[in-house]
Amino acid sequence: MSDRTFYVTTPIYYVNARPHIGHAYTTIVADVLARRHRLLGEKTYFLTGTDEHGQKIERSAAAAGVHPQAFADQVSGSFQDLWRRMGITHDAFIRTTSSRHKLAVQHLFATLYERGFIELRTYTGQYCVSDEAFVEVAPGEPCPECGRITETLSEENFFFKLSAFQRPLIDLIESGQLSVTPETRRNEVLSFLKGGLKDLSISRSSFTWGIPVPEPAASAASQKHVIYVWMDALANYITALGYGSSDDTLFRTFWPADLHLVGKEIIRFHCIYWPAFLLALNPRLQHNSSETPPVLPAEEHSAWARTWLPQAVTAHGWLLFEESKMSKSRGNIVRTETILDAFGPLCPQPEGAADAAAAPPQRDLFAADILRYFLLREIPFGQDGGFSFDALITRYNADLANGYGNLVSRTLNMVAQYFGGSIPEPSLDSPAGDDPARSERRAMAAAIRDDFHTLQERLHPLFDRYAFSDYLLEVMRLISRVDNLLSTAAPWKLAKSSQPEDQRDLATILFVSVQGIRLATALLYPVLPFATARAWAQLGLGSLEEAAASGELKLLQWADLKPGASLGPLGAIFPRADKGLAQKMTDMETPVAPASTPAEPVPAPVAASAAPEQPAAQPTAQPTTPSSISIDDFAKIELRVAQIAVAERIPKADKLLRLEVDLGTERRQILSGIAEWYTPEDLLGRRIIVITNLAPRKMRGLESHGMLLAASQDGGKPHLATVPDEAPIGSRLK
Ligand code: ME8
Repeated sequence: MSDRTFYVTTPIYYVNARPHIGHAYTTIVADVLARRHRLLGEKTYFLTGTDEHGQKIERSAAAAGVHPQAFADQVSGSFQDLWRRMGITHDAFIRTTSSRHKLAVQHLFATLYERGFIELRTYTGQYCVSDEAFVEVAPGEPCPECGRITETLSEENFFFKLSAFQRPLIDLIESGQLSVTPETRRNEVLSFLKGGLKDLSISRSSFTWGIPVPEPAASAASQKHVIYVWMDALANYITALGYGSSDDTLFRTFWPADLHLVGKEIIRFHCIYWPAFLLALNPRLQHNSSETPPVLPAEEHSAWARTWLPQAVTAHGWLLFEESKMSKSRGNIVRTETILDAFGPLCPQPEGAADAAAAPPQRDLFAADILRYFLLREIPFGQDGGFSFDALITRYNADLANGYGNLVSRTLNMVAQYFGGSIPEPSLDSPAGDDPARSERRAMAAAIRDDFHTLQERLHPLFDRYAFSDYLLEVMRLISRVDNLLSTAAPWKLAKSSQPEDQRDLATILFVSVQGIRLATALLYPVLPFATARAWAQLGLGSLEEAAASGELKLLQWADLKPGASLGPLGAIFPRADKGLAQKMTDMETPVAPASTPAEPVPAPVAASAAPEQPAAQPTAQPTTPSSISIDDFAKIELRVAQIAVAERIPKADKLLRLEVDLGTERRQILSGIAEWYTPEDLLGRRIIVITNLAPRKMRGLESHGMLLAASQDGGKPHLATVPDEAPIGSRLK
């Protein structure tokens, strides 16, 4: 093992809703990098976890009617279960509600307070609960980041003197000491920094679900404060290593992080707030509030940054579903479990297994490989990328079933058939004579050999630049080259020839193909750990995990494949997937109303919810409408006052608007067929009446959960039913 260490982190995910493939994407990329650095012999630490404090979680828990801790336990558990099913190799999973983390965050806060970088002030501003951040907008205006309505908060707050770090941060990023990639994100951060930094409010007193501000700061305040959730969350990267605890061995080994991997929307938190907190820990800096911010020479910051700041932050783009960002608040998510459950049954039964179906963990790992490959191959890292079930199946069939999997089966079956399963002896350099077909196949085989090392040298830097898609494209090219060699040389024809030269070529072609597969398998290992391990064992090479750990995969040597060695037991790697699987996955994602739920009313013009895309099946005989209903019937309908927090058009849907309504304890997405009569601007901030207990349904890939009340006459403009401003949001109409 080399002396080099590699510490990679993912964001810690909020526990306000269950994971979706956006979260899986970041975690997969981190896992791929961790596996690669382990095979390079570097001592690697891979951290992920969950972000469990803040108002958003408190409100979600209240909406679910449970204590925030119970809520966090449950959702954090679903993240951990999913990573286990997928074979993610994180070394630690941090939860911000763990007592070790809480104590360490208090230690961080207390240190910054002591240094004079935190002080108490009163602040009034607009707060975006969804982003958990104060934003620079006028009261009543939406958040510039996410478009949701902001709330006016006036609070006594602890402030962090962020403004003192504008210059050092610009210097560190411009010099590349803190690497921010891709370039667009670096420019975004630099222009934000150059626009000037305001001090940052880092405590809240209007709710309690957070880490209490510690003494002595706590006694200085007139109210109880909890630490701002982003300070709490960002600190996870060091608290997980034991910072602020009695055992900081991991911290001394792995900090500073080599890479914080994040989605593009949280780049500023990672490239401005986080490094500023860390710079402020420098004991050479003391800040007395009566003075201007302390100025240290750039070299001092730079020296501190070498041991205290992460080396790199890289941001990937968003997974889009039906053209908009996949997110839990929009409800247009795809759950990773759907993909595991749909592809898992395709997992070939291992040789000698008793059951007809492979064991569930194997199926999950098999299916996880397919998602890993798709996300890394399909989306150029750093850019947004659309996800669809059709594209997933097409890519799987083209590259994995017909490409890699087919090549492995085809080649190894021929080695089994013509050479009794032992690797044949090649004679690559024997003269080809003047037979053009022989010359051609020998030249193709020799070219694969000659490129064996250079290909690896060319590919490894692509990986290090996160150019996963290009990297995988190159591996697929290698697979095509070997496929072409087989098609051109037609070993099945050579096998029938009695000429010694043809027999020699047969051995050579199959030897070279096995080498090509061995190389492709090693190169694909970080992305397809499960499938490549099966292929490696079929090649007779034993355990791929052991080969990775021993450093053998770092740079494969041609000479390490020995003629005469025996193949392992053979079997399919990636069977073809039927296109019908796409529909199956779509159905799995569509919530089915429980049998006890009353049939959803067919939207009459009076109700301003959108008509379903597929008209609801109409009963042939119309039930007679009862002339009166009982009070109990009416009580089943839950009508509540809501405020429209977000309103926007839906691409390619002329009649629909996507709304997010605030119900006081939760925020709901509702799709409403009123776009012909209302613009999004007409609607923002309006207090309306919503039927809240309708079963959710999906339209255009988005979930609609509830219906607005409106009055209209046959096909005319629906007039939204409203309530006076004094009617509290969330109150029930009875
Ligand atoms: O922001 N496409 O948590 P979060 C790609 N707790 N990646 C996506 C995605 C999408 N559609 N949706 C989510 C938080 N992600 C904070 C982080 S870190 C100290 C605190 C991924 O649950 C992506 O990595 O909102 C994104 O940055 C992260 O999940 C946001 O997760």
